[in-house]
Amino acid sequence: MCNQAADLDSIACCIVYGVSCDATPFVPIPREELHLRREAQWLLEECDISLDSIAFSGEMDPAEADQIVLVDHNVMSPESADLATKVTEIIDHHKDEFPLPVHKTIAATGSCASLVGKLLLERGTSLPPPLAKLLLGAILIDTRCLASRHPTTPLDREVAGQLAAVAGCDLQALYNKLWHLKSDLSVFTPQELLRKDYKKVAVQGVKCGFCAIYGALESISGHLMEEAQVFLRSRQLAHLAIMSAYYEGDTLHKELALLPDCDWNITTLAYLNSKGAQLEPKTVMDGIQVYNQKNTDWSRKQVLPLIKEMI
Ligand SMILES: [Mn+2]
Repeated sequence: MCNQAADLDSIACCIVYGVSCDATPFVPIPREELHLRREAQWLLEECDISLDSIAFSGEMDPAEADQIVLVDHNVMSPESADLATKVTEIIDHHKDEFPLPVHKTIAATGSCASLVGKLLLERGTSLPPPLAKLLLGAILIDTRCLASRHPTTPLDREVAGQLAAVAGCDLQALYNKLWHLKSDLSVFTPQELLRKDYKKVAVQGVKCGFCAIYGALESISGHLMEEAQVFLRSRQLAHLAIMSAYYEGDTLHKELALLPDCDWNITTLAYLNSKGAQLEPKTVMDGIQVYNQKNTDWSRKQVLPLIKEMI
């Protein structure tokens, strides 16, 4: 089972590990939402992966599975929280929050695909070139083509090298194509951008959503924050976080906004700062304060668990 956001890393891990275990890859988004992940859709086609071999949400009931392997996450979504006892294995690069003793391969790599690749290569599992390319694409997009700074680790580089040898492809060319597809936001409406890389958590009934967007928030045409208020209300969320990441030349920038404009969110922003987020007011969009997150090493992986602590 891949994570709720169903990003390329998660989808690649789910398909490749699923195929190698003779299990059905389950991607918990509607099939018609795959097109929002343009880089994933392109790479699946490029690697000749039939979409018929994947079960999307509504096409399979995970409650009927004998066993579940979680890849690229270890916190069950609110919808599947009661399936935790079916989980037999976890391969992930997020902070370990899974409460039960199952077989875990968890390490803070740039990409979960590096962990899946390492496991399969060590086991001597035959990895056809298209599947190696699928994992490799995920590693490249998550590590910005193995750039030297955080979050790339030596393991990401080692496994990417091994996968590239199997796949026989040019790293930079593959990365350039994927990055172009991922970073061109001009084809999406604000609502699509909010849905594209979305996770939610529920703590004692309080629902909090978290949208990741690859692009400067002010560069998005349309009223993003007004649309975000609609998104929040329609999903009955108490809180919604929006984090953006984008490059200006080689410099990575991140922005964070918490909706709605309320005291709880102001307290939460102060808490994030006390933990090292380095948030500074940047601009106000449709009445919502957007912060410059100067600690660009922090992604949703670090921020969402802290918001959960606050809830
Ligand atoms: Mn991941």
